[in-house]
Amino acid sequence: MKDLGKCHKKLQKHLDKERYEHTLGVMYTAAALAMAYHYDMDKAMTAGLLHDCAKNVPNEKKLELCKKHHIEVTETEHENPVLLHAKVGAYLAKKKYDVEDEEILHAIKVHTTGEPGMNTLDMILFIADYIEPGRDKAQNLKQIREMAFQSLERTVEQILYDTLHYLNERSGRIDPTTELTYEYFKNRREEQDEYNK
Ligand code: DGI
Ligand code: FE
Ligand code: FE
Repeated sequence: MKDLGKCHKKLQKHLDKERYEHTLGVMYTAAALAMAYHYDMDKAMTAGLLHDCAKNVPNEKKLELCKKHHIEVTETEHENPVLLHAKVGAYLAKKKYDVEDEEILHAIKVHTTGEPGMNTLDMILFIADYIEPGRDKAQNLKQIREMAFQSLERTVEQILYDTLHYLNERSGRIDPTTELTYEYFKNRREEQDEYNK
């Protein structure tokens, strides 16, 4: 990102006040996680700042953008186009906010459902989105905030576990990727536990 200042102004125009504040929370939380895990802070902050840039794009428009720009829409995303703010966000970050860094774009793309094999930046953004200071609704937040600074992988697993439970209770349609990602991290942990026995 060439000019983060310009980026802030533009985002403020496209997001409502609450969403913009959430975005700043994610940006600074991603920076803190980057410090803890020796990751590039600028990249973490840019990903945090822009991750929800498509959140206020109406569903119809999101679907239209996907069609026009050949972005694949899964069946679950068709039924629940809110999920698309991640993929469309990655597209807008590139086209409208001039982000060229593929790692940043990828982290934005997978920030809602996760993805098996997520890398460090993917995990930093995924976790920061969940624990930023403005969040207060999710269960186990206190414990997850503490865990976030001990292990990225375990924290991602815990967040996915809680999200799947939350969606199950509310009979929210679960994206298969969310489930696959949870299984991926659960299996990895079990393999590591087995190895360390
Ligand atoms: O955009 P944010 O609200 O900051 O956070 P987000 O991009 O993680 O989106 C959170 C919402 O996404 C939350 O209400 C749970 C929902 N979500 C995550 N995984 C799935 C899902 N919703 C459905 N229907 N299916 C999923 O697998
Ligand atoms: Fe989001
Ligand atoms: Fe978010």
